[in-house]
Amino acid sequence: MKDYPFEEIETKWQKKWEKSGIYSVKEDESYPEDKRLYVLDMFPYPSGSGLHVGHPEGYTASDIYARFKRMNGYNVLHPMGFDAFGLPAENYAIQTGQHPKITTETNIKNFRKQIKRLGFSYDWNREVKTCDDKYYKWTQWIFLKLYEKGLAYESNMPINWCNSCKTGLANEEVKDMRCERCGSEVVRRPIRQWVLKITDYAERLLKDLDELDWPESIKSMQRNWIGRSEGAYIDFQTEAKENISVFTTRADTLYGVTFMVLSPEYPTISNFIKKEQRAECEAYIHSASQKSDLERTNLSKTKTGVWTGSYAINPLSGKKIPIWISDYVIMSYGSGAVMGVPAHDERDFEFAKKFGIDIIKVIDDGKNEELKEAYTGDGKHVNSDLINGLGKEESINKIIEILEKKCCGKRAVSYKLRDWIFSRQRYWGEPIPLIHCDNCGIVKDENLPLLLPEVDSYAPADDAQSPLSRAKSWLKVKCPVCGKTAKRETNTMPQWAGSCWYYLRYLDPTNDKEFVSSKKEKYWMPVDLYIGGAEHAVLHLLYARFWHKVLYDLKLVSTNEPFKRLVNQGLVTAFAYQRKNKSLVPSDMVVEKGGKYYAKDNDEELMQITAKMSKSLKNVVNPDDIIKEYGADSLRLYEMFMGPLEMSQPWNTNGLIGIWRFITRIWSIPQNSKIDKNAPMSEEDEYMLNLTVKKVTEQTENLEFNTAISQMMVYSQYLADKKIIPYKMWFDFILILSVYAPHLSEELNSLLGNKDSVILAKWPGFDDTKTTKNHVDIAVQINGKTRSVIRVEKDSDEKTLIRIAKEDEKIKKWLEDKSIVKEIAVKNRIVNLLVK
Ligand code: ANZ
Ligand code: ZN
Repeated sequence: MKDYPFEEIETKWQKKWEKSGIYSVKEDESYPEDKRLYVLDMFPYPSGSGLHVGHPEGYTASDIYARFKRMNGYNVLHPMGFDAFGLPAENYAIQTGQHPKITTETNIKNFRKQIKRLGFSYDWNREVKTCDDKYYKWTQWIFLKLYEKGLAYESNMPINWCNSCKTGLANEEVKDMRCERCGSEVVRRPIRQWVLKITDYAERLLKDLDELDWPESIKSMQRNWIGRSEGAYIDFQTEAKENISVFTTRADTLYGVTFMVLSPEYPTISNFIKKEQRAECEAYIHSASQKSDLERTNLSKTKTGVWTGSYAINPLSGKKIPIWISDYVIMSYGSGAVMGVPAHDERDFEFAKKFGIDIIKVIDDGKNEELKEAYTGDGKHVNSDLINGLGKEESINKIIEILEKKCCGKRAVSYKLRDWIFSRQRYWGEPIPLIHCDNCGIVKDENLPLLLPEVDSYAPADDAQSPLSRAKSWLKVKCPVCGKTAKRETNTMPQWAGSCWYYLRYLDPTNDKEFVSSKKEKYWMPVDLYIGGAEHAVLHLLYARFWHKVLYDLKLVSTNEPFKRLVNQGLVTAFAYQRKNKSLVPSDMVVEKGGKYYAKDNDEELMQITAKMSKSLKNVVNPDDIIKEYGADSLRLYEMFMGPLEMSQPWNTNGLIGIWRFITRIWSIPQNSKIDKNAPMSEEDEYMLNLTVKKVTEQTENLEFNTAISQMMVYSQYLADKKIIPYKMWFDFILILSVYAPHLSEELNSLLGNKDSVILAKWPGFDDTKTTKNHVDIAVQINGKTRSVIRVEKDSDEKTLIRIAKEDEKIKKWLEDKSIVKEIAVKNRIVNLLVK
C-alpha cells in the first residue's frame, strides 16, 4: 500500500482552487431567493500565538455545510476576515515600541496562511480587517448615525475601571467583578465616557429572541441579561421637600415597609441627610464608591448602611419610616431607591436584623411564630388593611390600582440591561469622530475616515486620558461649524465596535460610497447560519443585534435581526493530569504505563481529567503540527469526528490515528480494486450506497458530522472488501466525502480522469426504497429473556417466525426437556416463547 502523499496533494489543490477562483461568489439573480445562503463564522482575533485547534472546529463545520449546500444548488456566501483592533496587540506594542499595526499585520498574515492551509471554501476576495481605515471609516460612519439618532451620549457616571488595562469597561466585560480580559479586580471610577443607549432597544432585543433559531442557553442568557421586571414605581412623601420614588415588583407588600433605602449615589441624597448624621453618611458614601456593583449586590455579603436621620411616609398607612443609605441598592436599577420589606425580602431581612429595624409580616406563612428568615412564598395577606385575605397577584394589582388613583404610583417595567459604555481610554481602536468646540458644543467630524494619529507612546495613562490626547497636532482641529480652534474627542471605540457589523461589510467589501449597497444587502441577509463560541452570548451577540436594529430603523438594512440561526461549537479541551492534592502536572512530566498515568518526579498515580489547553500544562495542540504530520483533511475529519459539534471534547491523538487509517484506506481502494463502469450493482451494493448517501445527506444537513463520518467509514470498509467496484458506488462516495475531505476527494476524482472539480458537482441523490434491507433481525426470547437472534425475510408472518425460531440451534438447546405453554410473535419485531 502506498502511503497517502497528502502534502503534495493538498498544496496542489489549494493552489488550483485559488487560481481558478472557484470559491468566489456573486449576487447571481438566477438563484431564487430561497437558494441564497449566507454561512458565517465568527471571525478570529489574530493573536500572536496563531491558530488554536479550537478555531478549525467551528470553521470546518461551517465549511462542510457551505460545501454541502453549494452542491445542492445553493448560491453560498462564505467569507472570512479579522477582528483586528484590541488590547493584546496594543499591550505588545507598549512592551516593544512597535506600532500595533505592524504586529497585527504580521499576525493576520500568519492566521491567513494557517486558515488557508485547511482548505476552507472562503471567498477571500471579501476579506475584511476591522483595523483597516477603509473599513473603520464605516464603523465611524455608523457611530455618527447612532449619535444623530440620540443613541450616543456623554456621561460622567462612575463606571467599571480596570487598573491594569487602564480603561473603562462595559458591564458585559466584567465577570465576577473582574476584568474579562486580564482578570484584575474592577473598581468604580467616575470617568467621562461615551455611552450607547442600548436600553432603548431592551424590549425589542428581548422580544425578538423568540423568533431566532438559537441555542436556548444563549437566548436565556440574553433574557437574563436584559432582565425585564414588571412592577410599579411608588412615591413616598418625605420630611424634605422632595418625594422618593421606589421601583418594586411587590407593591402588595406595601404595608410591610419598615424602612427605605437610598443608593449612596442617589443624586439628591444630601437633601435627606440631617446635620447630625452628615459626617457618618459622607464617609459611608465615599467607601461605597470604591466598590463594584457586583461586590455590593453580592447576596452573601453582610449588609452595611447608615441612617440619614430623616423619615418618609407610607402612602397607604401614613406610617413614618426611616430613610437609610446602603450600598446593596444600586443607582443603575429602577430609581436607585428601595422600600424595605424585611419580612418578605432576603436582603431587607438581613438589613433589618443587623440594624434592629421592625419586621412586619404581611403575608401569612402558615406558621404562628416570629420569622427566622424572609418568607418569599405566596399566601394570604395579613396586617394589610385593604388586601387582607387576598393572594399575591391579586394584591399587586389592587394596590397599584389604588396608588394610581391616588396619583402616587404607576405601573412600570424595569430592565437590568444598562446602557453600553462605549469609549475606551486606549490607543488601538477606532477614533470617535466627534469634536469638542467651546462655541458649538459637540460637533460631528464627517470627514471620514478619521485616521488614528501617530503617537510616541501607546501606553495608557493613570489619569484616564487616552494616548490620543498626547497627539498634539491631531488633537487641535478647526471646528467644522464655526471654524474656531477646537479639540478632538480622544477616546476610542471598544473592540466590539468593528464586529457589530462586519457581516454586512463582507457583502460589499470594497464599496467606498456606502457601507453596503442595499441591493447586495437584500440579496444575502440575514445570515442563515452563524457558527461560533458561546463566550460571546451577551457581548458580541447582543451588541451586534443592537446595531443591526438601529440600522434597520434607519432603513439601512432590510432585516430586523442579523443572525437567523446560531450554533455554538464545543470547546476543544485537552487531557490534564492531576495529583491527589488536585495540583496539575505538565504533560511532559507524566508517563503512561498500561493505561495508567504517573508523575515522573515521585511516581504518584495521577488522575486523567480534561481541562482547557494551556501553555503551562504543555498540552496545547498546534494545528500546524497536525497538518504537517497528517494533513489538513485528517485534521478536518478528526475534529468533526470527535463528537457532536456542540459538545466540548478533549483532544486525543489516538483518535487522529484512526482517522489517518480511514484516509489511507480510502486512498488505497482504487489501487487495490478495479473501478468498473460496466459492473452491475448487487442488491447489497444498492442498499449500502443508497443508505450511505441518505444518512450522509441527512446528517450533514443536521450538522451531525460525527455520525456522517461513521457511516462513511462503514461504507469505505465495504468498498475496500470488493475486488470490483461499480463506478457509481465509488464516484458518489467521492462526492459526499468531498465536503469533509476536499483535497483527497478532488485528487481521487481527477484520478478517474474527470476534468470537472468535485466542488461544483451536484450532490448525489438516493433511492429511499433501497435504503432498507429485505430481511430483518429478530430477537427470540424465552420467558421474556432474549436467548437468540434470527434473520428472517421482512414482513414474514407470525407462524413463519415461530417456526424459524424453534429451528434455531441455540433455542433448541433452551427448549430441551421443556414444554411450551404459549407462543407469541410480532411481525418484524420479536418472538417470545413461554415454557415450563
Ligand atoms: C419591595 C419588595 C418586597 C421587593 C419584597 C422584593 C420583595 P427584580 O425582580 O430583580 O426586578 N430593588 C429595586 N430597585 C433596586 C435597586 N436599585 N437596587 C437594589 N434592589 C432594588 O427586583 C425588584 C426588586 O428589587 C424590587 O422589589 C426592590 O425590592 C428591589 F417582598 O420592593 B422590592
Ligand atoms: Zn464650533
